[in-house]
Amino acid sequence: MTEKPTLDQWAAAAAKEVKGKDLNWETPEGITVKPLYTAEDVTPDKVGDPGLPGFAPFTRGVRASMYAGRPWTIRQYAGFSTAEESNAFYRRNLAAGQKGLSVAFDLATHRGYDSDHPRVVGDVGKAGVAIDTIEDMKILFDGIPLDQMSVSMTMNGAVIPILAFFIVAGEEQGVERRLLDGTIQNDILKEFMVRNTYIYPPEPSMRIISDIFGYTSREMPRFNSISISGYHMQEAGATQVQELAFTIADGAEYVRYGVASGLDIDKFAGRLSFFFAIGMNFFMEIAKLRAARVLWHRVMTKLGAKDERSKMLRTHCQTSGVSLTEQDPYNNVMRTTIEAMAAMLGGTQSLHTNALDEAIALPTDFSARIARNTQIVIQEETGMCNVVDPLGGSYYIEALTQQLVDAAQEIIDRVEAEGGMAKAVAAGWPKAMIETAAAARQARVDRGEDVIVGVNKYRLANEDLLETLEVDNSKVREAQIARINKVKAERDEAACQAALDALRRAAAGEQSIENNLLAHAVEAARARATLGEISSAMEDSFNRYGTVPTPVKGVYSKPYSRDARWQQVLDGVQAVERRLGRKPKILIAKMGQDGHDRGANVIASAFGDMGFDIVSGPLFQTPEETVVLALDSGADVVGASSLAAGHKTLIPELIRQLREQGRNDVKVVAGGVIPPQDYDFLRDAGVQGIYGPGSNVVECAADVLRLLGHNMPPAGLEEAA
Ligand code: MLC
Ligand code: 5AD
Repeated sequence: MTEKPTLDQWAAAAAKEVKGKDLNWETPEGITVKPLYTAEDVTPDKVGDPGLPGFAPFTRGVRASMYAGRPWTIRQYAGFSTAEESNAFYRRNLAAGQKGLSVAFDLATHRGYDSDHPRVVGDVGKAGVAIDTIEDMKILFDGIPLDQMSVSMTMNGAVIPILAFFIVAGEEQGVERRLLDGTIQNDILKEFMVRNTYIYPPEPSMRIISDIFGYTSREMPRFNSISISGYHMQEAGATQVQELAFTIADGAEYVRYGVASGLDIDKFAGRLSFFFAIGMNFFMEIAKLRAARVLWHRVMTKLGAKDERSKMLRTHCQTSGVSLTEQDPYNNVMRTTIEAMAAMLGGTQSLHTNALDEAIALPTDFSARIARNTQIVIQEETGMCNVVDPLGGSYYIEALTQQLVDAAQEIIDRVEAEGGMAKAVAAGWPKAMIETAAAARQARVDRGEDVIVGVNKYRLANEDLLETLEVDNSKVREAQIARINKVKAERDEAACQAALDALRRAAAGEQSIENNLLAHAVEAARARATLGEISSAMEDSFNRYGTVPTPVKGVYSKPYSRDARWQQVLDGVQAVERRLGRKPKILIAKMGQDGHDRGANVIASAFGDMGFDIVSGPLFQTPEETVVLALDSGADVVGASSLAAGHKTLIPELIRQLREQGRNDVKVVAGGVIPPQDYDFLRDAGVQGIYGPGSNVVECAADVLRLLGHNMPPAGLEEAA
C-alpha cells in the first residue's frame, strides 16, 4: 500500500508547479483565500457544526426539504410606464413561468410626489410604474388575485400610501387583509446609506417602520413587513462582508425599534425578510447567504426571540446589476447564470435574474424572457433542486462561511458598541466605508487588475446596437394627470379631507395604536386621497430630508502613484490651473428623483484626487437649481450623472437654461446609464462628452481636459513613469 501524501508534500508539489508563486488570494473584503482546503480547515473547533437544514441555526437552509420540496420563487422585478402597461407585462410573464410578482415604482412615486408635481417632469413612468391613487393600484393588479399571488413591492419612502393602496386594492378585489401575501421593502436605513429614496428624516422614518410592523402583525399575518436589504450596498460598491454586516445590523435595529414601540418580538419577527445581491465572486456569495443565516440566528437569540421562526433568515436575492456591462452585452447572460447558481446554492427563497440589457435600459420582452428562463432552466432541466444544500460539507464553503461570519461579526460589534445602526448611519461611517470600497474597486477596474470581459479586456472594436425599451414619459405623465384629475373630481371631497386631517393629526401625535399611520392612510386611500396628498399630510410634521454628498479622498489615486497616464492627467489639470489662475471646477450634478449616486460619488472622488475642484451637487435637483448652483459656484464644467432614464428631459433643459443666461462657455458632459441610441440626441442638445458604463475614469478626465482647451495626448502615448 502506498502512503497517503501529507499536506506538506502537496504544498511542495504545488510550489514546484508554479515556481514558488504565491497562490493565496487576498479578496477585497480582506479574506485570504488559499488554493486548497482540506478536512483540517473544517475541524469542529474551526467551523462548528453546520447542522441540518430546517433546524437552527439554519446554516444549511431554512426548510428541511428546501428545493426538493418547493423550488425558490421566480420573482422578476418589473414595472414601467402606466399601470395598464405594467399589468399586461406581469400577465405575460406569469403565463411564461414566472411565479411571484415584484413591483418597481417610478421615482416620483418613491419620493412621494404625484405625477403632476413640477419636480418630477423627467421621472414619471421611467424607472418603474407611476402610481398616484388607489385606481392605479387596482389596474396594476387587474386579473391577478391577491390572495393567490405573492406580491413584493419595492417601496421605502412612500411606504405608507403604497401599502395603503395595496390593502384597499385587495379589499376592492374582495380579498381580506389577513389573506394578503407578499413583501414590502420598507427598509429606510439603507436608503440613507446608499439608495436615497427617503422622504422624511431618520426618526419619523423609523416610526413609520414600526407602525407598519404593528399594523401588519395585527392584521396581515401572511405579509412580510420588511425586506432588509444589502443588495443596494453591494451595488454601491460594498464588499460582501460590509453588505453582510450592515444588513444584519440594520435588522437588529429594526427589531429594537419594533420592541420599543410596544410589540412582542415573536409577534412580528417571523415576518421580517431579507434581500441580498449576488455578484460574480461565486463561492463568496454562496458562503455569504449561509453566514447571513448563522448571524441572524445569533443576533435574534441575543435580542430575546424565543420562537425559532423569528430567528430564521428568509431571503430574496437579485443577481448583481453593477456586474453587468454595456459592452458585448450577451456576456451578461453568462454572468447572470453564474450568479443565479450561487443564489440557489446559497439557499435563497426567491430570486430575480437581471436582463442582458441591464446596463443600458429596462428589460424588453425579449431580454426579460432570457432572464426568466435562466431560472426555469436551472429549476427544470438540471436536477440541481433535488438535493438540499449540495455544497454543505465542502471544505472551502464551510471554511469560508465561518470566515465571513467572523469578519461580519467584527463590524456588527462595532455598530452595536456605538449604539446601533441608526446612530452609525447618522455618523456616516458605514457610507464612507462603502464609498471607499467603491473607489478602490473602480481603480482596480480602470487599471485592469479586476478583469471585466469586453470592458477592460477583449474589448470589441465595434459594438452592435441593442434594441432597448423606451418610455415616452410625457405621454405617461399626461395620462396620469388626467386620471388624478378624474379621481379628484369624482371623490367625496369632504370625506377625503377629513381622512387626510386625521392622518395629519396622527403624524403630529405620539406613536400609538390609535395614531397608527398605516391605519389612517388606509382610510385616506379608500377616500381616494392621492399618494402626494397622503405623503404631504405626514410631511407637515415630519418635514422633508436632504443631504449633501461628501466624496472620499485619496482612495482612487492610491494605486496610481507610478502610472504614466495618471501623471499626464495630473500635469494637464495643473496646466489648466496655471492658465485659469485657479483649479478647474466641475459640478457633479444629480437631477430629477434619481438617487443612484455610486457613479457620481466615484467620479467626484477620482476627479478630486486628480486635482479638480469638485462641487458635489445635492440629490434631487431641478435643471433650474443646477444652473443656479453651477453659476454661483463658478463651475467650468457640469457633469450630469443619470441612471434613471431622465437624461433626455433634464439635460437638454439644463443646457437651454445655461444658454438663456448667456453661459455657453460652461461645458456640459453626461455619464451613467444612457443608451447609445440617445447619444446623437444629447449631442444635438449640446452635450459635449458622454461617458457610459464601463468608461475608464482617467480617460473621462482626459476628455474633460480637452474640453477645457488642454492639448491632452491620446491614451497609449505616455512614456513609462
Ligand atoms: C417554501 N415553503 C415550503 C417550502 N419552501 N413549504 C414546504 N416545503 C418547502 N420546501 C413555503 C414557505 O414556508 C411559505 O409559506 C411559502 O411556501 C412561500 O415560500 P417562501 O420561501 O416564503 O417564498 P416567497 O413567498 O417567495 O417569499 C420570499 C421572501 C419574501 C420571504 C424572501 O420576503 C419575498 O418574496 N421577497 C421578495 C423581495 C423582492 O422581490 N424585492 C425586490 C427588490 S428589487 P409561509 O406560510 O411559511 O409563508 C430592488 C431594486 C431597486 O430593490 O433598488 O429598485
Ligand atoms: N424593471 C426591471 N428591473 C429593474 N431594476 C430597476 N428598475 C427596474 C425596473 N423598472 C433592476 C435593475 C437594477 C436593480 C436595482 O433593479 O437590475 O440594477
